[in-house]
Amino acid sequence: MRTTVGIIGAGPAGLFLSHLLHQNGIESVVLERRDRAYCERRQRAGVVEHGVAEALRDTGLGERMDREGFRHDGIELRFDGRGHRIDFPDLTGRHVMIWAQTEIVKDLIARRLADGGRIVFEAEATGIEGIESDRPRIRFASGGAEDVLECDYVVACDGFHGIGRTSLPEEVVRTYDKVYPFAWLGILADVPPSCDELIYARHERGFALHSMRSETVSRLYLQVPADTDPADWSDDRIWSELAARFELRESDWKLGTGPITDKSLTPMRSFVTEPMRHGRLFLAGDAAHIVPPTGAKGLNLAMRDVMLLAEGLRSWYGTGDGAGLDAYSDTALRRVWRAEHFSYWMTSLLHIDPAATPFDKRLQQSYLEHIAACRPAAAQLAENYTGLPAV
Ligand code: FAS
Ligand code: PHB
Repeated sequence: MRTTVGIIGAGPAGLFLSHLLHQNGIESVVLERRDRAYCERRQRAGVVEHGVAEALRDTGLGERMDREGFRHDGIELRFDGRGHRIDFPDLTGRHVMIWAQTEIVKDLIARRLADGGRIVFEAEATGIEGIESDRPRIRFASGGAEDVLECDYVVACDGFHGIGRTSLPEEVVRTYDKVYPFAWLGILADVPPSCDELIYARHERGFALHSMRSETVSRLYLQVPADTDPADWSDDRIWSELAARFELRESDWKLGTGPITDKSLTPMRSFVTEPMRHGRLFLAGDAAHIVPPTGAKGLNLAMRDVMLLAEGLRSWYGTGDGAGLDAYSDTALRRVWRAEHFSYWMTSLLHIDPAATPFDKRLQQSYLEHIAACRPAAAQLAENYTGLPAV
């Protein structure tokens, strides 16, 4: 099998890259180890940054998002029994869209197949070879047989557990890793959201987040110990803990509850691989970096990586100008590290570290009060949350 760009992974990064390349007349093949149903139902991100929503609209993928998704002009920070709204348009002129990653993946798969794109499901990449030559290739297993995809460039969009990162020569790779002593227990519930915008709560008992997927489905998370088994958390225990953490004094606000339809644990990690390119191999998305989901950056970083890479490939194949490809890693990493810091900062501000001292906790409260009282501090959060302009 041969193509121009061999892409490993049919997550948002791999699919959006394939879509962008197609729009620029560049052929690609996506190799995905799971089946289509698995890719489309995997519960993950929910917030789309302003610039990424614009990119989806500009490339013909915004229609269902604008019809079924939610435009959000702010979030609420809730602490010490009080709520404080961060007003995005007032502080930045931007907003975000609440549009689930599952829906983005569904639309991308449907669009790629409608456009004649090649996505080989249940095809596991087992090796990447020749990345220092001009004829790299991907070995993969499909239907019980071994096969090879020859291409000009390989883009590993295969997530944190893929083979892309480990295919970079050891002597050139630098990795940066921080594992947090807690995780998120995430639930989907058949209950209308109890809020119009997301609530990020810092409570002595731990962090909680109220998000949503539709007018009848809520998405909520609560901080739990890193080694938590979701099976130890009954529905009643989850709702009771969430209600405690969202407490709001001097208000008749109540957390609505309902049947929980999905429960999953998300580990909290900050991770960066440098560089994001070696020879004919590029890394994009979670294959190169991981952020704790507190800042809602994971999905958006992945989309931004491939927007940048697609532009570099467009220039290369259009005019022979390789400057965009040569600058990809450094340019992408500037945004990655900004998002890494913001995600770390939001996580540290809102979660209760088991090792935190009373001094640490007073610092958290002081910073939250500063954000509530000081416009520039609130603007800094809003700028990062809604997505920094292209670097
Ligand atoms: P993905 O991991 O989405 O996709 C990689 C794809 O590559 C997968 O389909 C995988 O099957 C495939 N693959 C792997 N190895 C392969 C191989 N050898 N051969 C072929 N295919 C292979 N981000 C947020 O912003 N908010 C959130 O709330 C949030 N929640 C998350 C919850 C969980 C459990 C996880 C793991 C991540 C979460 N994230 C969240 C981050 C998440 O949204 C990622 O940033 C996003 O999925 C990144 O997209 P990709 O880079 O495409 O990687
Ligand atoms: C979600 O809706 O899944 C979501 C929203 C905001 C976050 C993380 C997850 O920071």
